[in-house]
Amino acid sequence: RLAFVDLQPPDPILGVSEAFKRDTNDLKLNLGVGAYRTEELKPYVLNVVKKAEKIMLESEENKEYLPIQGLEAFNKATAELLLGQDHPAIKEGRIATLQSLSGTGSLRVAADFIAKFLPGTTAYLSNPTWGNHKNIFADAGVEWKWYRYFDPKTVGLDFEGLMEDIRAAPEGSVIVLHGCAHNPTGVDPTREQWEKIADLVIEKNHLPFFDVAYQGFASGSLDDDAWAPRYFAGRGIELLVAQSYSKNLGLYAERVGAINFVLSDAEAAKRVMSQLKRIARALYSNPPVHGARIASLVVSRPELFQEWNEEMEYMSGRIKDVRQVLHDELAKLNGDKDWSFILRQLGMFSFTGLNPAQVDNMTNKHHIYMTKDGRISLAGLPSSKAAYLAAAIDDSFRN
Ligand code: PLP
Ligand code: TYF
Repeated sequence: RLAFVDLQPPDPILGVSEAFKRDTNDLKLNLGVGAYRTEELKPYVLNVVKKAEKIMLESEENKEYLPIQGLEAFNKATAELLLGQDHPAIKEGRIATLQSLSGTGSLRVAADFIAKFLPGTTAYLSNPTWGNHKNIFADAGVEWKWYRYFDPKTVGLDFEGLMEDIRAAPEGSVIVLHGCAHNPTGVDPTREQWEKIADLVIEKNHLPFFDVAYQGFASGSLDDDAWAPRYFAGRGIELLVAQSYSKNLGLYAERVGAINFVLSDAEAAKRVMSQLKRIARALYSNPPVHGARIASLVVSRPELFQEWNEEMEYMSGRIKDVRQVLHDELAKLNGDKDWSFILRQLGMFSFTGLNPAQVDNMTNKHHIYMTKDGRISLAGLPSSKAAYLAAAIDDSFRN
């Protein structure tokens, strides 16, 4: 009966981890998936997460279903982490926040909402973007198109191309923006550029949709990394924000996140909330509780929040250190090439400019696993392996 079903290729990011597991060489290095590792290449469970879990164990929490919209304390905390505690949108009840299945599930709930209530609206994605964005919008039945984003010549933002494409999009389009630490390029707009993007979004009555998966990883400060969505909200723009705690709290497998709609009045927020619940009800009924309890404790208890900020600085600082070591090793091997882009790029990744054949050389000859687009996850690189990685990159560019 199902003989006609064809084979789906592995996910371009998670497939890299599968290939890595099959490699038996001791030199192998997995720089594919964006997951933070320690210098010893161990997954990192944050101290604040362990402390929150201890508190939860002692208070003997039960495992009853959460409401469809999730844990109330989490939804309050996550909106505050995003916009800041005293933001008018929170005070005025103009924000609808639904706890969902991390970033991916939150994006999908919103994509379903767009398909249902804004039919015919196109979602514009940065070229390039996180590979799953295309799947999420397409599967929800939302047409998507590219806007220009990355300029390989400058290894920076193609700001003029971006503005032209957002201007050319039909009025009221959904514009998907990475809140900070753009995946895969590590290239973010400057604050002056964000201001111009906001002007244009207002002029065209577009609906910005921020994907915030790396809050804390761009600057090391959770507050500073929320600048762009806060700025847009401060300009009175209605907007959507998907949040993920996979990376910044290291809660990957717990699936902790939220979808926020910042709207112009509390009545609209109430109606939107009721529809988000209807969508979530049919998709998965209600979200998991364990990680939401952790995140709400960490965000709402001042001593835990303080410690989280320190751990966030520590993680992002380790990645910055590794950037510097990698840069210096590459400059030693080839002083004729400008490697400064590695230092300029933000967040977990470096977008190396290696082409697919060169990426094959990295993997087949050097046992370094990375995505075909030339992205490496520096979050998975110990500084002790930076020289090995630099030699492999140098060799592959000469190929
Ligand atoms: N958005 C971006 C840009 C990402 O890079 C990721 C994952 O790394 C996600 C969303 C969603 O991840 P998760 O579903 O684990 O929160
Ligand atoms: O970009 C990354 O590495 C992360 C990992 O369905 C990831 O987004 C990849 C695919 C996916 C969820 C997370």
